[in-house]
Amino acid sequence: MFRVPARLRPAYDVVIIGAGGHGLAAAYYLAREHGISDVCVLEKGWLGGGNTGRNTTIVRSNYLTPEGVAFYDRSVQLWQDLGEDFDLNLFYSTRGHYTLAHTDASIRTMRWRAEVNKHLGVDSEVVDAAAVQEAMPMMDITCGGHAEVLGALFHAPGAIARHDAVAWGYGRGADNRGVEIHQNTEVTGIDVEGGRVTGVRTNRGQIKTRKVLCAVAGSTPRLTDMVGVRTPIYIHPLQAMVSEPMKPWLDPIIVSGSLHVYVSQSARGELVMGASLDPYELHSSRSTLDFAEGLCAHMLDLFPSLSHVRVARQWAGMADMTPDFAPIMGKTPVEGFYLDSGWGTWGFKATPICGMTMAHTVANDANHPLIEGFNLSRFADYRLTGEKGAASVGH
Ligand code: FAD
Ligand code: PYC
Repeated sequence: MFRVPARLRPAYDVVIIGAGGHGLAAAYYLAREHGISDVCVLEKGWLGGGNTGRNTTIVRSNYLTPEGVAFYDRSVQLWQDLGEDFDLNLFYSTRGHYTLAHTDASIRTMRWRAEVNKHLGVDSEVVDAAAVQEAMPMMDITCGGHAEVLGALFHAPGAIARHDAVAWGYGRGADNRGVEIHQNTEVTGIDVEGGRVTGVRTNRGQIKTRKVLCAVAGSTPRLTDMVGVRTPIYIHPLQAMVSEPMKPWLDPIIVSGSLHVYVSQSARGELVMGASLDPYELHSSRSTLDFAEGLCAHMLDLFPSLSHVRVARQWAGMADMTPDFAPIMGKTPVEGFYLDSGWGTWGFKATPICGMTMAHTVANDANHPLIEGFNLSRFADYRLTGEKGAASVGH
């Protein structure tokens, strides 16, 4: 898919840390949109081996804040012809997305989201319990009698895609345009002189550069410590699991915040399932039996007929959480050090728009207008972008 360059060069115009979807997309758009290809992407492991290759691939734009809705909507638009751009099948599949409401309070939040979405031209509406039952006759909408479904937010554009292929597509596209991708290359230090970036140190030697984009998701605090930038990011594990493959059974994507469960069915037939964050800070991607048992119990509340289906495997990623459940993007107090972080449990869907807006930000040394609501300075100014009610499942 891409070259394996033998040596690191002593200097690049731009160094991108992290070959996840976000770092690779930024490299791709830097080269394609801004003609900047003297770029290297440094990855301590393998391409797409972080949260990009661990997520449950849900793409949607039914957020709560106007800043969030506009941003994710642009991303959903970019997703539509990404496969053609790459000449690669991303298995992008529009399914429709139901966020179930089990209480009057969640019906209110769904109405709020639907109104903000519609106002910005995004296709979302509140539907009643009968519509949910009609779409999914196999669902027990009483949830065993203890958490009856009262309705849902239905978002027709909700989709899934093949996550690894997204990283491969952006990686190949960037490589074709002259970007170097160095795997097994860990950034161990970042040089700052007089308040601006001058280079990075790696396990394979030193590199001079005046621009560093940090796109390392669950490792963000380690990298920001290297340049003395403080963020309110905290790391929690987020786990997921898949069932054995089944015949096509579930078309839409289902999320229940109250039951802490979400599920879709992949092109391979697996039920792809997850829940909320593990309730403790931990820089680790271990998975637990406790999670698998809890998730299975809640899945069976909704779909009792699945009791004979076996779990095939489970895994975890490290989610870089922010207090308002919105990302931290753009310039920082250190000149030439740019952040694409705080992507927690919700950043896969944003991969294309993050790449595009961060490429613009790095190329022009000015934040792209679409990321203004996501600046680091919002925490000092008490101007949060509260997305907790829409980020993913309940946290
Ligand atoms: P990553 O893909 O994690 O890439 C960062 C890379 O940086 C890694 O490869 C890492 O090895 C590398 N790195 C770290 N430190 C260094 C260093 N010092 N030197 C060099 N390289 C380094 N989002 C959605 O939108 N929809 C979902 O359904 C969804 N489900 C999720 C389910 C799970 C279980 C998890 C864990 C996350 C989920 N997410 C979801 C969130 C999403 O996966 C992430 O927000 C997104 O993938 C982040 O992409 P990235 O490119 O920023 O980070
Ligand atoms: O962002 O839609 C999402 C999501 C679902 C599960 C994890 N993240």
